[in-house]
Amino acid sequence: MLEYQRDFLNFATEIGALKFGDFTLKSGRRSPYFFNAGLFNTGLRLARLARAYAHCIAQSDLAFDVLYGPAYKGIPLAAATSLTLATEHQRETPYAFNRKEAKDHGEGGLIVGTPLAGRILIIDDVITAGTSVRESVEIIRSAGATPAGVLIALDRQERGQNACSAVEEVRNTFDIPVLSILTLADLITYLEASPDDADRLEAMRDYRRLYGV
Ligand code: OMP
Repeated sequence: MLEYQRDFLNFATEIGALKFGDFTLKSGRRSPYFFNAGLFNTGLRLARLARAYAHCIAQSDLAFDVLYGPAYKGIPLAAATSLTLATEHQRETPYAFNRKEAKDHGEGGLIVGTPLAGRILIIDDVITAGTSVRESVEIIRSAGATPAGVLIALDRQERGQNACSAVEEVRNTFDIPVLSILTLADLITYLEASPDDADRLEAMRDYRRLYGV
């Protein structure tokens, strides 16, 4: 795991955005951990999240022209990450987001921010069923632009409806990379390094055996 990932993981745990315990997921599965991106809800927390996204982008070799955050949750993510790329990575990055309701007056249109042109990186918190990514890809293509990839905070690396995960499905369906700050494997590596967390670690390994991809 890289240092920025470890920092982010420590911080997410500190603020309770990443919790270990017993949780029931949308799918009905019982999970020994849960990631709640909604808790990055103060200036400092958002800054720390954006720093991790920006780092993830910077250490990848993904080429893109515009950062796109699907409404609503992707909007602050795109804005904050674009800001961080500029201030901490000297990488001026245009960003955009969509309206849920198209406006018929004023500036009009569905997209706010920079026009969607060239290669577009979609930024989101987690991919659960992939619905939001599908919608984003449609919006990007109908604007004549090209989806370049998806960036998320956590890849749970677990099977969806089929044998592959929702993230793999996105990769295969749209032929684009999915980058994530953290994966389930990283969480397990993290727990492996803390001797006090033997029970949690065992629960995580069991979960991966049962549902992992
Ligand atoms: P959307 O952003 O609306 O797709 O919601 C994400 C969904 O994923 C929510 O229903 C969450 O309850 C769920 N979720 C997490 O946010 N974090 C997790 O670690 C696991 C889940 C989940 O239920 O699979």
